[in-house]
Amino acid sequence: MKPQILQLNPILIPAANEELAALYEVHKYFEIEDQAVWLAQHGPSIQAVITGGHTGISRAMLEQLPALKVVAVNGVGTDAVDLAYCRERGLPVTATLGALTEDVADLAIGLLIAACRNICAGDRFVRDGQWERFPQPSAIPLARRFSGMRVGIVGMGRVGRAVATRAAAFGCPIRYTDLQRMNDLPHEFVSDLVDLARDSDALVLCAAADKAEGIVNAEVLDALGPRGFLVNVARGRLVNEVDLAQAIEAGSIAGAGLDVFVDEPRVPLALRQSDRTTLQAHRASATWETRAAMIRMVLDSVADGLAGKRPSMSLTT
Ligand code: 8YV
Repeated sequence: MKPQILQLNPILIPAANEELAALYEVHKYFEIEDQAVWLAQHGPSIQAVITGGHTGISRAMLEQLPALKVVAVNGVGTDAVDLAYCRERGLPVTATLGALTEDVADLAIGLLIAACRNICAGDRFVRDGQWERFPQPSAIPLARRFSGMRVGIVGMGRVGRAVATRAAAFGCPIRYTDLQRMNDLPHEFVSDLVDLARDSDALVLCAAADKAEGIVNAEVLDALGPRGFLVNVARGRLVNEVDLAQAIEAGSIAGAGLDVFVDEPRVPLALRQSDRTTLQAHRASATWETRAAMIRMVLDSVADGLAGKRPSMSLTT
């Protein structure tokens, strides 16, 4: 009999779905109607779970999967998995470390340029026929230059570093904050986030959200100020979204480029209605190239876990 796999999110690479179906009996949890009943009945025979970074897996669900040998996260964020519990249980939890760095950094810079240059508002202006109705150049306010902006990076892991490389190519002075200074970096370390915001034209969030809920609050946004931009390609809950919505409405920051939100797919109306925001539906890793690389790592992790080997991407074993 094939090993039984529980898949919590759709996988968008057809070849990977075919490979999974050939090797395993795959249960697509998101297609199951009565999930509680199904889990009680089939949970004991599940040997591997594939989940997304944002979805993770609840401890309650893990407790219903006693035969589980591996949790493969199709992403880098593991904040939605109880790693301490998995460690205690000797259960490998794997992530797709390194696979999505470039794409996430690309989108961070894309969102930042889009926010500074009002690219999406400009697109709507042309698309809606407004240009013909208001042809005078003063119909659209002047934008802000991105090149040379002071960029503050929050979280100098793989993605933060890739954002720094890109921003440096645009002539941007870079400062960063993290839990500690990184001696291998030429950039200035600023231990306090409010200080970093005060000295930045743009704050780019690249941090893990395990221990950092709501760190971008009204005080940080005030320090960023009416000429400052916020970009978030990490996790929505790093930001106090109520404070952000107020800052956007009041114009106490200049704009925001956001790929992630506190309660996805719900996005506060104030953020959706404003021309100061450029929004994406959690798409930073969503390219063919990256998703193919990610799912390859997931398939390898599942195979290792089922074979009783320590997956090389394990964070807990
Ligand atoms: C992934 C993410 O694309 O890596 C993460 O932690 O949140 C996303 O970028 C998502 O997990 C896809 O499944």
